Amino acid sequence: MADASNGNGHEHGPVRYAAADGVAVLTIANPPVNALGAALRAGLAGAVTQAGADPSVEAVVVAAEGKVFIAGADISEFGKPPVPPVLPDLLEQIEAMEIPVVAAIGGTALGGGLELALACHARVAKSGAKLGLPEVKLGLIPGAGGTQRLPRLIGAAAALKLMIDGEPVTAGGTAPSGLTDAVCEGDPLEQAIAMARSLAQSGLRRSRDADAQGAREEFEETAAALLKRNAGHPSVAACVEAVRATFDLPFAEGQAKERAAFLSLVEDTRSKALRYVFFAERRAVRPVGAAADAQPRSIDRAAIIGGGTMGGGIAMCFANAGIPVTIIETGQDGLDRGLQRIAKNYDISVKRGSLSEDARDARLKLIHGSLDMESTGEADIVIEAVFEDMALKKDIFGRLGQLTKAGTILATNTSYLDVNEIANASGRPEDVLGLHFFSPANVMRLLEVVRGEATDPAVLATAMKLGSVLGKLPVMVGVCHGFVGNRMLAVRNAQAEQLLLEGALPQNVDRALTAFGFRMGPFATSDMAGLDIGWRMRQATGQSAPVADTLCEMGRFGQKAAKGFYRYEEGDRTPHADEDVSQLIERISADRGVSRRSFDDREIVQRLVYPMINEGAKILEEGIANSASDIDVIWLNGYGWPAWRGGPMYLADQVGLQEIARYLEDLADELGLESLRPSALLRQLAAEGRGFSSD
Ligand code: 3H9
Repeated sequence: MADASNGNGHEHGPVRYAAADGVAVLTIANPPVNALGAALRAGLAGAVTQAGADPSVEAVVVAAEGKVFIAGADISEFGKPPVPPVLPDLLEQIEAMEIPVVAAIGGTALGGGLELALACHARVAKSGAKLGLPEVKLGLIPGAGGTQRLPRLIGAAAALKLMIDGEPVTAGGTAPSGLTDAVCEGDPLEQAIAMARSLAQSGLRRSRDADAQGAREEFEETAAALLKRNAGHPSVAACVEAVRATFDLPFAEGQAKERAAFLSLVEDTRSKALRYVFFAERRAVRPVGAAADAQPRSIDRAAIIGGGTMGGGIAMCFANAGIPVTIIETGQDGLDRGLQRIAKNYDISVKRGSLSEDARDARLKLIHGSLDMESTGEADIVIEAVFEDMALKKDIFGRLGQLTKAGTILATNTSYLDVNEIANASGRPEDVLGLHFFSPANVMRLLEVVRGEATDPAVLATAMKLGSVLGKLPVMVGVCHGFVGNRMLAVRNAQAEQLLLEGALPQNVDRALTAFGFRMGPFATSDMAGLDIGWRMRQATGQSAPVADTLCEMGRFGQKAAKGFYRYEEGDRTPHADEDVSQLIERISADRGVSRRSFDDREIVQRLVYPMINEGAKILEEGIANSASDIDVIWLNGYGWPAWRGGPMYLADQVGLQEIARYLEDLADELGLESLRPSALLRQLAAEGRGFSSD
């Protein structure tokens, strides 16, 4: 039944119904991304029913407004009681129609959106349209017949690859044959209408009626390889099972199997965490406060001060985004080395096949070198990426304040120095902020956008937008030593060192964290980064770390010295436990009168993570981070926190803040360290029985 009608058609909630010359066009308009929430599902069901009931309608086309055809199921509905019609039922209704239904895919079709198109009797897609089943990225499997229909259209092995990879293919490019019936350059609507008419004459085909495609042997080989690569991911195993069913079971039974697996995965803690991350990342990139309303400045040209590894990586980000960039160095040798390093990095991408030679050449053309600070004069943004020396940075910003045009944004890439002090040296602190890129800057997604006391909201808005243009995940943070990520990392590292003194060995600590889900533990990471960096910083700030300091005094600087917390064999980066290090640690414990004891993985993780969570709470209290989920996004994208665990603050909410507060009180008593006492915010939330995200 139609909700409303006008002269040419009817409205079914977010679906417009217009019939002309025997073809009903159902146009979805459910911004921003046409997600298949309850209202859209009901609207589609109503519109399809209307078309089926109208004897003058001989075919149906489903189209959508906007750049996205349909982004899939509405992720925010998962975990809530399902509201009928549920998606599998709606798609069955579409597929069961006696008249042909054709999908006109004018833009991205993902998850349930692609599944809807698969349930139609034919698909016409715009050449550039992205098509994919990304459910595994949310810890799920396609749950609206995708695991049953896709194998019947493109073959079981190809279908499984598409689902486990989770990355979209393009209709006119990488899409496997059989996924669409026709591809066109412009709007697919006219061609879809023509195809619908022709199917009305020739008869329709239903995906569910096709036989399973492809050799079983090929499928089993593909499945074995994908299972090996994704061991421990329940959604991958469930996906394999569901696709395998297309060989053994009739469609309806296969779909029932898929549905049961989908519903069980929706309740899985890993999927819940991944869905939390999906929304947390989208929230993080939105400017807040005055920056939300400010007009961003345009950035057409950039300059980078310093052509080292960091400066070069940042320059590559601009070139990759098509923005001309000048690298400024103090000497010709340094500049040449920097430019060569960039060319080499691009060459590696060409060799790997991830970049064409033409694209490499175009990018290199956008990168210029200069020995003259005055070359910053034309830039809309200048990013300083020299070493961490306050006097040097202040000198540079003093000069930049004079040399650059009014409105040029001046950014420092410092990872812990006081951005306000640097800003004040420029004489125009309102144009200054921190842009903390992570190494390697051309690869890592995280960008901490550090707002100074005086930073103009328009500068912040520009930086947030620029971050997205550069393909980064920009997160706004405030000024403090180490900002959000490094400040919490310092707390974790202090606990890791403390554990060594109390009885653990580097390999015990690292194993506990890799078992938790990190790719590397703190000690292997320190060895890779080089122990001398932290040593120099501790010397400058009067801090100490007995084990790490002693290793540095012995010249054990990590991988580059073939020894650090571990020993390394020539030409190999695999860390090997080193008996010398174990003895050294035992001696240091004995010198300090500590009787060593053993720690299991669980205790190690608690010791490292709970103090970090406490630091995160202090960061929130001080207004350094805008939200707990921003802290999680930082740890997920800059520090290797496993996405399926949601982030440290998310974990805290799962464990319960009361338990964490109690643990920290006991630890503070045991170690006599007041800094470990639960912060006021943590105590308050724990007392109220709330979590960080329950706002
Ligand atoms: C599924 O389909 C399961 C089925 O198999 C079975 C079901 C029974 N739901 O990313 P953007 C919001 S699972 C709800 O910034 P872009 C997003 O939060 C789903 N909301 O845009 C944001 O909101 P806000 C499988 C969604 O242009 C706004 O839309 N599908 C959904 O950069 C704009 O999003 C996926 O996993 C959603 N599905 O990118 C695809 N999608 O403005 C998920 C987006 O309040 N989506 N929102 O922050 C995407 O990958 C991207 O959004 C897309 C557009 C590429 C489509």
